[in-house]
Amino acid sequence: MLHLDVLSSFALCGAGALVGAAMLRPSLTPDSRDAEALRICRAAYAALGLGLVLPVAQDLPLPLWSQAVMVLGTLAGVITIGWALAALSGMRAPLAALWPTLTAVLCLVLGAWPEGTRGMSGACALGLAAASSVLCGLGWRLLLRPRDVHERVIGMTMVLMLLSSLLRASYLFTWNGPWESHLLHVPPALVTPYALLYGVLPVVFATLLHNVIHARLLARLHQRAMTDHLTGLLSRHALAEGAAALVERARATSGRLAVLMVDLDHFKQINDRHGHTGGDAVLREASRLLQSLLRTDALLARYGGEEFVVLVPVTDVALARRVAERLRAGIESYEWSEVLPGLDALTVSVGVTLLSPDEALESALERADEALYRAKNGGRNQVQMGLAAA
Ligand code: GH3
Ligand code: MG
Ligand code: MG
Repeated sequence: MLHLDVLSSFALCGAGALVGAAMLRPSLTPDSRDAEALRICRAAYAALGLGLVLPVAQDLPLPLWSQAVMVLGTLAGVITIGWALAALSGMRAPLAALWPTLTAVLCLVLGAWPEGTRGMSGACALGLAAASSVLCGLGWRLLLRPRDVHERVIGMTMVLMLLSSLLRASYLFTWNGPWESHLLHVPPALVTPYALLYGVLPVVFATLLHNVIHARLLARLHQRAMTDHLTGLLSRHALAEGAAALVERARATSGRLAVLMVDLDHFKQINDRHGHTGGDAVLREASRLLQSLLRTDALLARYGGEEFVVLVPVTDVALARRVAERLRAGIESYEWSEVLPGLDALTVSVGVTLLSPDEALESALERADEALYRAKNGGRNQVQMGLAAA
């Protein structure tokens, strides 16, 4: 049967923590608060690692100073990792709150010193129970309202640590054997489970933290890919994803989906006269205006430079034309000189079509583009319809 002794588990735990310290890379995240939390977590892992690895380099019984280093490293490590977790879970845990807590840990260890190994055992068990209770308190959201599976596992691991710490403290109170210099006072049958738990916990935590940061990074990248940087509208990529849901809904309600291609007229001249920054301001305002002229069930995306695509659920082609006309008139009647002094007028041309059942969006977009081309050739500032196949 597997048998792990206490010192081996501390060595494992310490080595795991040092590996964790090396694994946690603050540069992984562009979020400065997350990066700070990771940096502090890394320092905590280093403290935990050194606190556990240094003492076990000696023979049993460990000298009192070595026990003190172990208790200090363990408590400082666990508390600081807890702080970092709370910060990562969105709580604005001030860095200043860490220092009084760590000073209290130091006082606890110094206060326990005259009591020798018994004192250190008590300081370690009670300190761990208190620290893991605070940790669960700070990270309760991870447990009760996790945003993903990683946060849920972190929450569950925290509870496991709390329960094991409380159990350890309760055994300590009823202990009547000799005081062990490794400070773990549990029945022999529990030594291996505790050794395993302590051995794997740091690496488990470090891996989970990594996963949480990675998941956030992915969500951020996805968000960036879905949003147009200049206007805040949906990107072309997001249009393709959002269109699928709209098509599905239109099908379910036997409605139709209108596809509108909207292009600002003579936009190049605006850039030439007012500079690129002026052009950008017009693009942003035109986007905001178009969005405000649409209902919330429509999708508006920036398709290209000064070209927008609107997908809007309609009942028939007449309604599709009315929506397009509303956008055209809204842009035409807007006070553009308030956005860009000297810009007296701005107009758009719109090509409209209906998406046929089972038709790919790309082919409807091509038809809307052809209609837009006709609107441009017809003198601009107008709506042209592209006939749907069905
Ligand atoms: P038309 O009426 O035929 O559409 O003429 P136009 O000048 O609007 O069209 P054209 O395609 O000739 O020029 C589009 C211009 O849009 C050229 C390009 O520099 C500008 N543009 C594209 N993206 C941006 C952007 O992000 N910011 C700014 N300021 N200009 C952009
Ligand atoms: Mg244009
Ligand atoms: Mg264009």
